[in-house]
Amino acid sequence: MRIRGAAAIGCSAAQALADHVVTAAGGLEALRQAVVAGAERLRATRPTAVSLRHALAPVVAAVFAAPDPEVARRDAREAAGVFAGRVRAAQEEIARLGADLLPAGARVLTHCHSTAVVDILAAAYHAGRCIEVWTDETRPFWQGRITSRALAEAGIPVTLMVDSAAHSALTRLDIDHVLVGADTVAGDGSLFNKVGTAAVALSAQECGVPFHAAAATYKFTSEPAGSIRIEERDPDEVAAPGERAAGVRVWNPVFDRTPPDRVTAYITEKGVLPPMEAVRAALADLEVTP
Ligand code: RI2
Repeated sequence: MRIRGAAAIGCSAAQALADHVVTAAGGLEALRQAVVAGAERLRATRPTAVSLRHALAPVVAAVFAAPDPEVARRDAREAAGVFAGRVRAAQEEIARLGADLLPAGARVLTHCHSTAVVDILAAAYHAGRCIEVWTDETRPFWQGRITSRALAEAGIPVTLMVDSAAHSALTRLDIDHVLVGADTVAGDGSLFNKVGTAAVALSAQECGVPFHAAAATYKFTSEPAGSIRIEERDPDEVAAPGERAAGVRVWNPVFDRTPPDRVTAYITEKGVLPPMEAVRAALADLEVTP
């Protein structure tokens, strides 16, 4: 949890796996065992985000394709670098395309902390459009506070609110755009993102406010929505033992599913596309995940 945002998590994991291969002792077979074990361990840290799997897969493939340990180490490092480059290029294009969606004076609501969304908002603001942003705190891990700090540091007017105020903001504050990130987009176009996103999307639909999710193509998978596992985390994030009465259980699912009919479009590096078009465009050149 020291690294936030699916893109940053993927890049860090690919780099960590490459480092693991580079420092592992032994011959090619030992490196293959090390990369498989390392990838499994890293994948288990964040089971919902498919981007993590897409980040690790090229490093694993590089080691299995290598003819000897030296090439395996070199190519593992290179594969992690290629993924990081792909992320950077996608983020830049998404920032450009997303900023074009926001007219001067746009009033934007966001949820949680997405580096892609922060980049979009910064691009719009630096293009001279006077946007204003409302951001949910995003309980229980307070990632919305990271977003509000980043926006304030960029000079963008920002207001922080509790997650449950999102519907009130949409009905009372003339919000005209909802912009969120993505952890995974399933084969039917469903969005998996930080818990609370689905309620924001439902409110946006009720209010007729467009709901866009910034999702680079490495967030997409052909898997059906039903097979995406929703990560459940430590109850202490919600209420530490001293803060809850004896006998009180805690349920802490950290992502939720927004059905595709509530997503106006995905902002991908291949364009701003309605859900199924985005799925087709993303899966057209997605590597097979081992
Ligand atoms: P970027 C975050 O979750 C949020 O759910 C956010 O919308 C998503 O990652 C995408 O982030 P977490 O993985 O890739 O930090 O746009 O728990 O940065």
